[in-house]
Amino acid sequence: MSYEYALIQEALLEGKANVVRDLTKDALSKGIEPMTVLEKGLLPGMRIISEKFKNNQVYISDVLIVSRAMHAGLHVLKPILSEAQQSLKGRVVIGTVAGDLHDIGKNLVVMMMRGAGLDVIDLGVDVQPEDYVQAVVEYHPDVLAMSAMLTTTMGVIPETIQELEQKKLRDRIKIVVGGGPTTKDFADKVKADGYAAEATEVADLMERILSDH
Ligand code: B12
Repeated sequence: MSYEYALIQEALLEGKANVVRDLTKDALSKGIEPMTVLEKGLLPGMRIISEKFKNNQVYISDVLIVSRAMHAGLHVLKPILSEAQQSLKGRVVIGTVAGDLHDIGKNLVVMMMRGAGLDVIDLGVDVQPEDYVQAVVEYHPDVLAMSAMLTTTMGVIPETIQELEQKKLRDRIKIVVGGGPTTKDFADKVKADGYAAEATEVADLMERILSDH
């Protein structure tokens, strides 16, 4: 089906949250799959603003406005993407690490995990190592997932893993990591159990991780 995905991208880049919301609804009402709206409309728009931000062509305030519009689109997709399509069993605690306020990617990962059937407890952003530890004690998850988007905050991941080791909790759970500056090498180095570069890889990753739990 042909659809003017460029309209969604345009509205996103202009920060028109209401228009993004309405166009996302409109695309769904025309029978377009939510993943297609995400991959062809919303994410390419985010890639454009990311590139402009990197090249100092836009201000942080512009990125913030685009992010709000992105959230408006994701809000429409959320209930559909989060509807369990698969039947993985398990509980995940997730959060963006301390000092880091980026949550668009983490929120997408949450949707994918819920879509895979998992019970997800989302601690939000700016999560301190002790708060992850507390959540592991309180919720008994099978998996702890940490997102970091800044090179200056990715160190919170090994810090948290160390705290879990000290409290003798590390062996109870699997740990998965992701977010901009993280890599498979980084995940191996900090002795995490899994890494995914994209939310679309998350369901497979969780299936693998949970099958050898
Ligand atoms: C949007 C954005 C913001 C927004 C965030 C809004 C929000 N609510 O999230 C705002 C404007 C607030 C912001 C602020 C800042 N930002 Co910013 N931001 C971005 C931007 C443009 C896009 C990020 C995004 O949402 N991408 C879209 C999503 C869908 O992709 P994603 O986040 O990568 O997530 C995917 C994967 O990484 C993965 N994933 C993510 N988490 C996890 C977790 C797990 C467990 C798994 C398995 C997978 C996974 O799956 C996701 C979906 O596919 C990036 C540019 C970029 N290239 O990433 C810069 C970027 C991350 N920001 C950057 C910077 C420097 C900042 C600021 C320090 C700027 C400043 N001078 O103040 C502040 C920091 C604020 C803070 N304390 O956190 C830098 C980081 C550089 C670095 N390497 O450290 C980047 C890379 C921009 C750049 N310079 O090129 N930012």
